[in-house]
Amino acid sequence: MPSARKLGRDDAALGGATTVVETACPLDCPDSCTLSVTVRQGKVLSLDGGAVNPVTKEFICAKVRRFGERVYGPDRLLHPAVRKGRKGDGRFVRVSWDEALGLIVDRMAQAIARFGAEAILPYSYGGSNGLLTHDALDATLWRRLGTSRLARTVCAAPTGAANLALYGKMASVTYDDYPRASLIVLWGVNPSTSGIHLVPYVREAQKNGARLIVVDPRTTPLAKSADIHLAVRPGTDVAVALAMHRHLFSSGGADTAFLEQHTTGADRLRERAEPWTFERAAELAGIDPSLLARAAELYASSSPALVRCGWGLERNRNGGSAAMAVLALPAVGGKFGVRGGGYSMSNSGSWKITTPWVNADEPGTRLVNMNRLGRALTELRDPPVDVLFCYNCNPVATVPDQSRIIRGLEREDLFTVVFEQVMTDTAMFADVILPATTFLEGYDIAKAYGPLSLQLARPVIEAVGEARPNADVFAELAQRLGVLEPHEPAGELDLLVGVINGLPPAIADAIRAGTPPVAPCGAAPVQFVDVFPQTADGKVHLFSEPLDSSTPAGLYAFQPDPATDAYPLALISPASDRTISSTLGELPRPDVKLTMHPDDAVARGLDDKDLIRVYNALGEVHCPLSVSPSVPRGTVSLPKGIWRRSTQNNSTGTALVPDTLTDLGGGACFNDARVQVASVARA
Ligand SMILES: Nc1nc2c(c(=O)[nH]1)N[C@H]1C(S)=C(S)[C@@H](COP(=O)(O)OP(=O)(O)OC[C@H]3O[C@@H](n4cnc5c(=O)[nH]c(N)nc54)[C@H](O)[C@@H]3O)O[C@H]1N2
Ligand SMILES: Nc1nc2c(c(=O)[nH]1)N[C@H]1C(S)=C(S)[C@@H](COP(=O)(O)OP(=O)(O)OC[C@H]3O[C@@H](n4cnc5c(=O)[nH]c(N)nc54)[C@H](O)[C@@H]3O)O[C@H]1N2
Ligand code: SF4
Ligand SMILES: [Mo]
Repeated sequence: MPSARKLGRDDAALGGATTVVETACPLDCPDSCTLSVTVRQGKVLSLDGGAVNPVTKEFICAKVRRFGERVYGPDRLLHPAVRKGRKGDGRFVRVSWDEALGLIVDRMAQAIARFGAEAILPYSYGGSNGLLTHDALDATLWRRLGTSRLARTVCAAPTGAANLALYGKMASVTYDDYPRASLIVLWGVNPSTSGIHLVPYVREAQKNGARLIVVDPRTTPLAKSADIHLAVRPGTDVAVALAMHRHLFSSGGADTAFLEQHTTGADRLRERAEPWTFERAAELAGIDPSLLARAAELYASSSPALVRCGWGLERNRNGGSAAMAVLALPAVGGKFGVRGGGYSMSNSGSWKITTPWVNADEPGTRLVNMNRLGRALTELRDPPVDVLFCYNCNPVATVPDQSRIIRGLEREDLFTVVFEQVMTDTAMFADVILPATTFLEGYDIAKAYGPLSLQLARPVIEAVGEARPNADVFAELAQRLGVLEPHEPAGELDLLVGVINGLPPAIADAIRAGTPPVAPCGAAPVQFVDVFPQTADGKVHLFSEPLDSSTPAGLYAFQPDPATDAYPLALISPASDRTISSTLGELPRPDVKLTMHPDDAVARGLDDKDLIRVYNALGEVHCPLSVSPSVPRGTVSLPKGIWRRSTQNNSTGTALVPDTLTDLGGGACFNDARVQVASVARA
């Protein structure tokens, strides 16, 4: 069968001429830029912004501009390989695809014969985030085999659970409508790094006279220009948001007519908010109570008022309740029904895309929470994890409790397959490595989750080395394992056709015609005008008894800070300008430093650029210090997604993160790491 890459290539691009090919960026970023890729003689020369997607405004981030360095870099995986040395040594010998797949199939068959298929754990997450690279032929394969299932909860699980509980995942305000707001609240989100195309819309709103509130421990670029910056201690947002609810309820700011007509559970929410005076919430959050009172008053009195709920506030023990309290604000405050008012968060559900192309029902097999990979590998019995198949994910760099994960991956009896683009921290522990194409070498359908765009990403170069796309490899594995019939769709092109045919018809037609499709909720929906809650009764559920009983301390509860005398500092690890999660983390990173407030540095006798150890009972990381008031006292910060090679002791932030789970959704508690910091020299 001809490969998608061959059919899709631009022939001129392979000749001597320079060609510009339009495609889209499917990486795990809210924006999904259109890209203009300049290609000569089959090689990527440069990447820039394209014109098709009006929201991304023809500029792209500095990270993806450098994507060519990943495609052709020294870490790129060019052919299948099997382990030669000890696990983790990173020594491999080249083998053919036939040998590699043969080995994997034999080893999987052995696992199934000995323990049953649940002993196989497929492990994947964001990778290329498009519709073709995950939850496609991979899902068909795993479901038909009856392997363990994976709860894919490393990100957006608590915010997703909160949005589902309150609104049944109603579509939310898109970037275009930000300039219509007279108040914008950026809550636990840093678009200057994590979704750069939102920034011009926020700036435009400010130019139009909008006020800005930022709730973030760090003084982010937008916090600098905010009217009010609440530099909260990580994990205290639930108390801060409940204090705002208390104010709305007690000062006449609550919209009683709206609450009556469109919500249930307002009384229960009010009860839970009652103890949270400004003073009490502010003390816990380490902020000035009068500043919190001003923020609450500004919110109560502004319309259109828009709250953007990010992901920074979800990554702790209280993350689900925090997201619920934040997302409930527009319902209590009566902020819906006007353009530019309401809430804005992930719009990934707004396309109403199901996955009919996954041709198998989900089995009722064991569900493993991905945030507990270390425990799954070291503690699960009946059956143990005998085969780990990791793709679209780099858990050694991105998942809590790095040391436990590494101990698990070092198990001699474990068979680990890593299907990857580059030699990641996780690939180093593989028994078999399979090389994957990047989004410049294959098809994908990029789905934005900030703006509402859905775009075809297409191959602009031939596959580098022997790299193959996910669809081709999962189809071949399924065939070899006898769970895919010869007449069934197989490979990337078949999948592309199947996926387009399986999309809602209006969207499929637009993609076939090459025009940007419009989501079923419209291009820029107004909440409670164009879109309504998708809950069973169409109401906003401000309280849920079942969730209240299944949440450890109850809904809207504040669970105390995990800090101890030995480990008093809260370590956070937000997105950085250098990587998308850990993608591109292989490029040299001299900038990896721990950021600490000057007072905390003085208290420890530390100076800027000192080599420090940041540590707790789980692990330690050695890196230079950056002393800066951009973090509050008591909070320190390391970049998310750094690779082990970027620190002085081969260990990164996730080594300090406990594998405890969030109150709702089973999410990761990255920002519940509590640590101490000392000079390496004095250790
Ligand atoms: N450049 C770049 N862009 C990215 C990514 C990337 O790695 N790099 N990752 C992508 C992905 S996967 C995601 S999920 C999004 C995430 O995008 P964001 O929602 O921006 O998430 P984070 O960067 O985790 O954190 C955002 C902010 O929350 C703050 N924060 C930390 N803890 C708390 C808290 O307890 N309360 C409050 N209120 N704030 C807190 C942090 O200081 C940070 O400034 O970005 C996407 N875009
Ligand atoms: N300390 C800390 N860690 C965090 C977070 C945090 O806040 N703090 N945030 C977390 C968040 S928000 C997220 S979303 C997770 C993401 O964590 P991961 O899912 O591990 O995301 P990436 O690090 O981008 O790794 C994706 C990998 O997939 C590979 N890949 C890309 N496309 C393909 C493909 O088509 N086929 C195959 N086979 N492989 C492909 C890439 O090369 C890359 O190595 O990280 C989390 N990690
Ligand atoms: S990572 Fe985000 S900002 Fe960068 S090119 Fe991709 S979609 Fe655009
Ligand atoms: Mo994420």
